[in-house]
Order: sequence, then structure tokens, then C-alpha cells
Amino acid sequence: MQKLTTAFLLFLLVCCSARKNPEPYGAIPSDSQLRWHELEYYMFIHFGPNTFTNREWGEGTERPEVFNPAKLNCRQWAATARLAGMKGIIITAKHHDGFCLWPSKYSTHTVRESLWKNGKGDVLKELSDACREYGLKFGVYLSPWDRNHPTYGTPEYNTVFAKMLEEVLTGYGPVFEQWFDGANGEGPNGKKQEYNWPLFFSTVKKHQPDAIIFSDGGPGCRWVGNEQGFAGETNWCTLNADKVFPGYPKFEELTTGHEDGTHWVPAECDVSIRPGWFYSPDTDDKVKSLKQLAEIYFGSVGRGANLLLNVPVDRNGLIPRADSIRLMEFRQYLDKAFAVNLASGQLVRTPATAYDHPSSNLVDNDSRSCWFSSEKYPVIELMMEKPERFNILVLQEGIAYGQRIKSFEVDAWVNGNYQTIAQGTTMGYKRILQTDEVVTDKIRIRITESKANPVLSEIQLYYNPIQL
Ligand code: FUL
Repeated sequence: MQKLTTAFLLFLLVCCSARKNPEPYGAIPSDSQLRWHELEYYMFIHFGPNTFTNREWGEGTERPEVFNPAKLNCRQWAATARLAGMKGIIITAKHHDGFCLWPSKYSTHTVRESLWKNGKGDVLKELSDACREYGLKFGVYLSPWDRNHPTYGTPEYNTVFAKMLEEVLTGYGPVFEQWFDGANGEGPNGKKQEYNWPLFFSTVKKHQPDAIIFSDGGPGCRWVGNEQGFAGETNWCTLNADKVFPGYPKFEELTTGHEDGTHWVPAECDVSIRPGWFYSPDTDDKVKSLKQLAEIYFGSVGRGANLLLNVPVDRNGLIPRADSIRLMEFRQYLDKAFAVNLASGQLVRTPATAYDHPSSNLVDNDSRSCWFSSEKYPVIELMMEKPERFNILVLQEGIAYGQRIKSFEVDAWVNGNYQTIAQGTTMGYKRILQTDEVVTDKIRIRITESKANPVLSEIQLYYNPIQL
């Protein structure tokens, strides 16, 4: 009996030690951040008095009556986002002009003072309901800069702003992302405000602990340092977050992040489908082309960042036809480009490793399952059953264990030789590489620089039939 018990314990020990996962390297994402990465693509909506006055930055002196979107229909916005393949919507609940899209108790410049629905409307209520109905996440943009509020420029305003935050975070169900605009200008009294960021952040943590807080320096996710929709080709999800604050002057650094940064603060690319953030009839014929949107996608999602694409709602309270058509074209394009993962279920040859996770995890279409290398610069071969034609390569790191890979190369077996077809620096949550068309039954991925033994989660191949 004793022998049996000892044998059983030994058996358990062997099983457990073979299956153990590696220690994480450096800063790692929280569970909410991991889920946030998986959203990849969602909608930004700029809407408010500026929509009606042809401005980007309202003065805060606009009469609330200008806001009257007679046909407003948030279900149309949500249906559009859903059909576009987006996972959520972030709305400008309050922009720099101070107008609140909900009837805030702490302001007299809100939908309540407008003509819309005789002052009985609430855009946040209608949009959060529509998001729930269409299976979308709901997020809120709030600008602390307020050119209307009489207390702006005094310490009292920080409390007012925190109370407004509390209203939007407690009144409309789960909020997946709280977007803080770092702009800090003068208010109605000609004074600037010293923002109490610790108070604002703790208010979010208190009421929506799972919400990702966006600002120049996070803490949940960071601005990418430009409004063109592009992350750096080298894109670290880590940041020395204690040194970065809203309004950070060296914002170019945010495009690449900080290698070995102390915190996990991944990049989000915010960009508008039109030249401005708000609707203007002047931009009706300036909606970005399919080619531009595709470039933005490969430059953001394809570089391990999330894409927050702004689609301005018009004066009727609807997403205009031209923008909606373009979004559907873009969705069709993505569906065709990523229709069939040719690497799915194929044979993967990996070097011997101490970790008991099969290399088939790399071709199972599941970015949560990983293969752990026991060496720093492994070479991984993908052996296809028959020659396949492809021009897109997707590589993913198992970011739950930290971001490790610094450079890699990809070779394809062509005419009896391996030829390099792609190379890159960081990989992160997702790296999408477009290559010339290749037909081959064998490719290999060589990790050429890594901060620790690589943890990979996916290798995917696609053939994109559309050349823009
Ligand atoms: C900026 C603002 O000043 C713009 O109006 C816009 O809201 C953009 C997303 O952020 O800081």
C-alpha cells in the first residue's frame, strides 16, 4: 500500500513538473487587458453640438437648442457597427464644449436643455441599450477640458467631473473602456484646470473595475501618439507608465511603447473615417477609401494595437450612407482576406521543449493556447499537406506570459531552398505580415532575438485575393 502511494505521488510529480508553465517575463496584462486585446476593432462616435455647428472644438457657448437630431436612432449605429465586424462603440459623452449627451445633474448644458425629445432624451441610455441588443461593448469618452462649466479652473471642478463620471459609470451597465482625453485648455473664466487624475482613475476603478482606462499613459491602454491609425512597426505593449501622463510632451514614444517598460499599457489607434472627428457636410465626399482603411488595419491590428475607428453621426442622428457603405465594403474585404486559415491543423515541427504543451497549439485558431520554447531562438517549421498559396502571415505571442520577441524572420521552401519572405521586430498580441504571393508546402519561422524563451500562440496563413 505504501509503495503504491509513493508510486502515485511520484507519478503526480512527473505530470505536474512536465506540464508547468514558464514564469512570466516582465510586465504582463491583466485579465481585462487580455480580453481587451481580443476585441481588436471597435467604433468611436463623435457627436454633440459640433455636429450641427460645423466645428471640431465647440466654444461651450453654443445654445443647447442647436442639438436636435430629429431622427436619432442608436440601433442604426449599433447595427452598423455589428455588421462592420466591430466589437463595441465608444461615444463622446462630453467633448471639450462641455455639452453632456446625458441629463447630468451637475451641468445645465445637456440634452435636457435641448429641443431633442423635448429635453427628455438620453443618448447614453439609448446607445447602451442598443449595444446590449446587438451584442456590442459600450464605452465612454469624457473630456475633462470643459469650456462651458462655470467651475472649470477651480478645485471644485475636479469633484464635478468625478460626479459626472460616476453618473456615466453607474447609470448604463458595464463600460468596457473609459476614454480620457488629455486636452487641457482654458475654460469660460479663461483659467486652465489642474486635473485630479488620481481621483478620476479611482472613480473608474470603484464603479467599473473591469473597464480599461485609456489616456496618453494608460493605465489600461495608451494613445498611440498619432491620429492617423498607425502603431509603430516595433510596438511594445509595455510602458514606463509612471513617467507618462496625459498631455505627455514626448508622445512620439507612445507609437512604439517602451521596451522593458514597467507596466502593460498596450496601444490603441484612434483615427477617423473622415478628415474631422465630427460630422460636417463638407466631408461627405471625403470618406476614407477602402485602400486607406485596409492600410490602417494592417498598420494597427496588424502591429498588435487595437483599432478605434471614428464614424461621425450626422445631423439627423444617423450614420451617413457613404460611411456605412464603406464600412460594409471594408468588412467584406476583411472577410475575404482572412477567409481560410491555411495553416489550421497542419503539422508543426518544433524543437524539443521541457514544457508539455503540444506544438499543435500553434495551429488551433486559439490565441489562448500556447507553445513554450525551452530555447531562446527556436526555429519552427510548418509542414503543409500540399502546396498552398498565401500572401498573409499572422503570428501571435502568448502575451499572458509577457512580450518577449524582438525580431524574427520567415522563410518559405521554394525550388529546393529556404528563401526569406518576411521579417519583423516585435510580434506581441498579433503581427500580420503581407508578403508577395508564395506557393509552398513548407515554411519556417526563426526567432532571431528574444528577451526570454519565446511563448507563441498562433501561426496562420491566408490568401488575400483582393489587391487594392
Ligand atoms: C483629441 C480632441 O481634441 C479631438 O477633438 C478628438 O476628440 C480626439 C479623439 O482627441 O484630443
